[in-house]
Amino acid sequence: MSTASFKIDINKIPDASNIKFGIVVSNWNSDITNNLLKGSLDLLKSKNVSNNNIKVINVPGSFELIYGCKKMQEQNVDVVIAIGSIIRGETKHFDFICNAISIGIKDLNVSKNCPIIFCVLTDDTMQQAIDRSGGKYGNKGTEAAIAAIKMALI
Ligand code: DLZ
Repeated sequence: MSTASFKIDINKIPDASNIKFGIVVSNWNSDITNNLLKGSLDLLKSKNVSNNNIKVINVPGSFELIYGCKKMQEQNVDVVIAIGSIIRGETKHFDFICNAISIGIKDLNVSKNCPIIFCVLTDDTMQQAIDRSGGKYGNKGTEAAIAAIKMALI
């Protein structure tokens, strides 16, 4: 199975020292979400973003990312990154949570003047999540930080 991606030339990503970032991190599957957070923070630091320009809050689970992002949009930031990891279980819970988050975050992007980057892994297995949070398919947190810089500069 392939994993679609895009080639990143980090040198072509602009300096981000004047951008204020908000990051909302779900505590569910925290090994994964902490690695995604690290990927985002490392990229932002490499683009000269100081700690003063990065606000991080945690929420209990991915479902709570919607409210957390709404509050973060009100915190004088230029862009928000939503970080979560949802692993499919035996019930339909996965589908409800995934649908709610994608629609909830889309709605916030439409209704408020502060973009939110969707860094929520929706995997069938823990291994797939590991592979995408610093494993063999890279770190989606890094890609999210790049998207955040690009969106903040629009
Ligand atoms: C309840 C639940 C389950 C079963 N699985 C996940 C998951 O894989 N990833 C995740 O981020 N959150 C999960 N949650 C928690 C929900 O997102 C939410 O926190 C609770 O339903 C409380 O609203």
